[in-house]
Amino acid sequence: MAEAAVKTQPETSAAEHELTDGFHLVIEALKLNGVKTIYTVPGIPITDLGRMAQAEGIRVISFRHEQNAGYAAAISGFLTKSPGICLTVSAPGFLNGLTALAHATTNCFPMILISGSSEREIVDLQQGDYEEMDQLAIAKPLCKAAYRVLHAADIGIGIARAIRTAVSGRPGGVYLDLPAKLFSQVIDAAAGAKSLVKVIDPAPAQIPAPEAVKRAHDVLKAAKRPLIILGKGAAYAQADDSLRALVEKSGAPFLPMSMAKGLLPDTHPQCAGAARSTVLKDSDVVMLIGARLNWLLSHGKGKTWGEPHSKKFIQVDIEPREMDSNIEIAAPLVGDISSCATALLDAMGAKWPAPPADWVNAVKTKKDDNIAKMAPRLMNNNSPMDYHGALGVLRTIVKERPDAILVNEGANALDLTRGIIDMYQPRKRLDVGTWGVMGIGMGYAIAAAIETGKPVLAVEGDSAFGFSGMEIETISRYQLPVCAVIFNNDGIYRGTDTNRSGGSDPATTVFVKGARYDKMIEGFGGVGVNATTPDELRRAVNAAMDSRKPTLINAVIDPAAGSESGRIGNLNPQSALRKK
Ligand SMILES: Cc1ncc(C[n+]2csc(CCOP(=O)(O)OP(=O)(O)O)c2C)c(N)n1
Ligand SMILES: [Mg+2]
Repeated sequence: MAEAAVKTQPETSAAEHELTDGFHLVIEALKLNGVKTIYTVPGIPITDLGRMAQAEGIRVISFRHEQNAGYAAAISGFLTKSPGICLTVSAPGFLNGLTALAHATTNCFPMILISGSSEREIVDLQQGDYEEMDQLAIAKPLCKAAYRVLHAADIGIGIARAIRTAVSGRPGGVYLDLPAKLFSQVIDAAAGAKSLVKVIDPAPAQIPAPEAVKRAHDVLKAAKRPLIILGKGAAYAQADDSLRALVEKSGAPFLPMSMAKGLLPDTHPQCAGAARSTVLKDSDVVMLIGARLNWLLSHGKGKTWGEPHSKKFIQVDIEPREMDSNIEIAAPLVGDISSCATALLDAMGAKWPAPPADWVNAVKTKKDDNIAKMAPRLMNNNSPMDYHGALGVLRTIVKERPDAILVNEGANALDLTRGIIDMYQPRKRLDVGTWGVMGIGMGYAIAAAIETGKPVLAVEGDSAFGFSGMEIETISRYQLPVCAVIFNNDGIYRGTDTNRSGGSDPATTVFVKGARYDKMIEGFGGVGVNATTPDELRRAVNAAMDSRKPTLINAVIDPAAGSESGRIGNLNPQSALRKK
């Protein structure tokens, strides 16, 4: 009977029956918009999405913890100017990814956190679904925008919206909520294909107003002691040639913020990195390019900046609200950095007078003095090593391999590395950013290796490394050219602290003495080295950079060498009462 029934069905063409589903539409929408890599941890409801994306030619990098996948996505956004994609499971996976989403937003990196979520009807009535959580509401205050897609036919527009929001204007994080049911929704394939949206010109140029350009030009021209500060926004812009031309034409000393190091080489004659306090204090006109006057620049006021109201600021930024955030900006120049740099260069014309020689010479003298003072410390051969001895070696290695990427986190391990290791090319230094967050290390290293193909040197405090250390398995699994150097001083800041109660628990800032981090990577088939002298360190890092093999070097640092909180000990609250 059944056979007869089938035969009586009218014949329908294959095309009419061709269907697609949410899984495929998500993947096609991402591919259509140039997404090449997804950073993820699999699980319900996105396991198959990851498998299918891999099958469809997207590189899917599977991590051990979502926070690290999130940091990888965030820094891939910084490096590529297109949103890095982090894909997680619902509630706990989503929450693990959220720190990185907030970090991306704070640092103005384009990133999309895509999380699967549980059944809306049950979640909204709080009836206790599997991994129940109102993820959209939780994500909202931590990113530029949060969107949810409920119908397969809206996947195309939902992904387009997420991409444009992440990269346009001031870039940042976007949350995209994809409920489990969406993936299995089936719609007509032709209609599905038509529903996809390719984002045209996702980050449109924002041209500065001619009056604003003229104002900035006039303020700069009147300067007697000009200074240019380059922030990571300037590095992000990939306007390297015009920024270099602008700085060189101005003749002004420039100060790179941490992740802008290398935009012009730190060895450039105008670089004032080694005379930071002098230029901040004594300049009379400061042009900020993609740098915010936040805590990292002492909010543009106070002792660091010399006499109150002694200088004028020009600020180049894409975000109008950034102007006057902390102090008055005499010449706000709102626009994308590339357009602003070009407009300023045009306005400056062919003949631009060099800044007064006494200013340029004063900065140069200070800088040469400071560099000369530092030099002998970098050549010490102490064992156990101190930071300077170890960093002297790494400094030479980076000079010899300027296209390698340097990832850096820690306290002393961060501040001293930033000060000592010169950078020579744009976007080669990736670090803790605006929050000074620990945990970016291995996620950044993985994404840097994948997005650029260049070898990565990660200089890590032993505490800092612990936040993402498990990802050395990921590095080993994907055979990435990452060499992690752990500055092992037995703890946070110093390894010498004692328990003030006299009890047997260790002090809160110390770790296992003489720990051997190098043994960890050996368990995953990578290369582990214990380096106790600068010479051993040099050999091990050079071998790793040549071989491109996953390597972890335990660099033994004198536990007494560091200082509390590195260079920002002044931020620790001090009570008038005596410490116990
Ligand atoms: C997520 C997060 N948790 C905690 C901190 C506080 N913190 C700042 S630096 C640091 C670790 C410093 O120790 P280490 O990485 O070993 O560097 P060292 O100074 O010893 O070279 C910690 C825990 C932070 N910045 N971020
Ligand atoms: Mg340490």
